[in-house]
Amino acid sequence: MTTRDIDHDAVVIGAGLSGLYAVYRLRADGLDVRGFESAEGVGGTWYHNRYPGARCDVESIDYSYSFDDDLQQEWTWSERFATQSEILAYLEHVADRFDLRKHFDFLIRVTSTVYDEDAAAWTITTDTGVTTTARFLIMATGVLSATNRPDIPGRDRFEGESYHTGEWPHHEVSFAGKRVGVIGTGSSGIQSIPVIAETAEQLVVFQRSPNYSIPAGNRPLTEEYIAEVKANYAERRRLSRESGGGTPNFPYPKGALEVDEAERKRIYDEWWQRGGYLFAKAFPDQTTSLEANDTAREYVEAKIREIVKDPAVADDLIPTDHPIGTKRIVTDSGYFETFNRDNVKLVNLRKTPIEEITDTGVRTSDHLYELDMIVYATGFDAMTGSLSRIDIRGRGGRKLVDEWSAGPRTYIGLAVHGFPNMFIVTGAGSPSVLANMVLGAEQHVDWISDCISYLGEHDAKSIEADAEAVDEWVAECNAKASATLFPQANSWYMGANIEGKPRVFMPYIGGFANYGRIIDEVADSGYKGFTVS
Ligand code: N01
Repeated sequence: MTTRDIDHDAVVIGAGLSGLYAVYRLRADGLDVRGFESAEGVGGTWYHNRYPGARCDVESIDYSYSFDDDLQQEWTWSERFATQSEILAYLEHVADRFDLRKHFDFLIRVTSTVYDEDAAAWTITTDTGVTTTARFLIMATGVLSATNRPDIPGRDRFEGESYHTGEWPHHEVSFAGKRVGVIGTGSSGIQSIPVIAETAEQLVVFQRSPNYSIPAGNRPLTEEYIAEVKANYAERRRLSRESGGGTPNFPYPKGALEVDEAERKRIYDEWWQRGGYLFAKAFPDQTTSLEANDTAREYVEAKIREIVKDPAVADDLIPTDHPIGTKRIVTDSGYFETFNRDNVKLVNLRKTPIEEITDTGVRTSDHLYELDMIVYATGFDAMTGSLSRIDIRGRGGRKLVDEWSAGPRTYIGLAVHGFPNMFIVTGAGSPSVLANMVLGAEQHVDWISDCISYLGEHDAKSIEADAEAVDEWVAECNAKASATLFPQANSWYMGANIEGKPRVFMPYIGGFANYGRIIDEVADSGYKGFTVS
C-alpha cells in the first residue's frame, strides 16, 4: 500500500453513541471518514437491547450529548430514566439532524483490521467482502455489545421461543398466556422480569447470583423541571465533568463511619429516595471500606426483607457473595415486589443448578420446568469481547487477542502498544462503564480528534503508545482498583462472568474528572508516552 492507496483518513467501527459522535467530530475537522455498523440502523447498545423494561440507569438529561447546545435545548426527554425506545429515537434524531447516516455502511460486520507499517495505515475487511483502507482506526465497538450465551447442555434443543435480552428481536414478543423462564438476574433480567410477570401465565426466574437493586424512582419530567435544567445546562455539564462518574452527583462529604447511626440512616434514606445505582456512592468510603460497606448492605437487606413477603424467598434474593456496589447496582421498577406475585417462582441455582435444557424446558437438579419461552438475560463478554471478535493485527502481524491474553493492556485507555493509529473509545483502562458513557464518548472522541489534528500539524503519519507507558498505566489501573473492594466481586468488570477470561479489573476507577485531567496532560505535553513518527 502506498499513501495514495489510502481510501480514508479514518474508519469508525460502530454506529452507537461513540461512533456517531466520532463521525460528526472527525468530519467537522475536515477528515474523510467512513463508518461500518453490523446492525441495520444506528444506536449500538440501544439498537439491540430492546427487551421489555429496558431503560438507562443514568438520568436522561445527563445521558445525552453535550457537544451541541441547540441539540440539548431542543430535545426534550419525557422521563427521568429514558426507555430504550426513547434513547434510540434520540440517537436516530442526532444521526438525521447532523446527516451522519450517509457516512456509514450498515449491515456490514468488520471481520479484520490489519496495520501496514510502511504505509502507516489500516486495511479493514468486512463480512460482505468490502475492503477499505484508512490512516486511523477508531474502535467505537461498545463495551456491552458482544452477548454471552452460556453453553448450557441442550441449549439448542429447546423447541419453544428463545431470546437473548442483548439481541432482542424487532417483532413484538408476547408473553400472554405463556410459561416463561428468565435465566440471569443482572440489570437486563431485573429490568425485564417485572414486565414479563405482568402478562405471562407463569414466570420462572433462574437465579445463579442475587444482585442488589434499588428502585429507580422514575417519573415523568415536568415542563418546569425541564425548563430549569435547560436554563442551567452549561453548569450541569461543568459539574458532571468535575465529578467522579460524569453526572452532577457527589457523595456525602463525610464517610459512613464518620457519622452516627441517625445521620447515616438519614443519608441512606435520602439516597434510597433518589433511586438507582447512585446508592453505591452515598458515602465516599462505601466501596473502599468493608465496614462502611456493611452499613449500606444491611440497610438494603432490610429493605428487601420489608418488600418480599416470603422470608425464604427474601433470603434467596439477598446477595452474600459481594460487597454492595462492587457489581453494578441495578436500577429497577418493582423487581422485588414481583416475587410476591402468585405467577412468579424464584429458582435458586446455587441450591439446584441447571443440568440441561431439554426440548420442553429447563431441568435443574430437582425439577423439570416446562416452558414456552426462555429469555437469556445472561449478559455480555464485556469491554473486550467486541474487540476480540475482530481479527485485529498490529505492527509485525501481532494479534490483539494475544497481546491481551492476560487482560486488556492500554495506555490511558485509548491506545495499545504495537497498534499504531488505532484508538479505542470508552474501553478498558478508561472510566468507561463506571461513568456516564455519553460524556465519556465525547471526552475520548475530542481527545482523539485533537490528537489527529496534532499529527497533521506536525506532518506526522503515526502515533503509537510506548510499551513502558502501557506498563505504567496498567499498574496504575490495578493500583486504583486494589484500593477498592471491587476486585472482591465476580463481576463482568473483572471478566469473571466469561469462562477462561483473565480476572482483571478492566475499567479505570480513579474517577471521570481525574481521568480527564490525565489525558489532557498527556496531550498538552506533546503526547508523552507515545511515539509520534
Ligand atoms: O448482564 P450481567 P446484564 N447460568 O452480566 C447470569 C448494563 N446494563 O445484561 O452473576 C445461569 O450483569 C449471571 O449470573 P452470575 C449494566 O452496566 C444496564 O444483566 O454470573 N445464570 C447474571 O445474573 C449491567 O451491569 C442497564 O452468577 C447465568 C446474569 O446472567 C450490564 O449492562 C440495563 C449463566 C448476567 O448479568 C450487564 O447487564 C441492562 C448461566 N450459565 C444492562 N451465565 C441499565 O439499567 C450468566 N448467568 C442501564
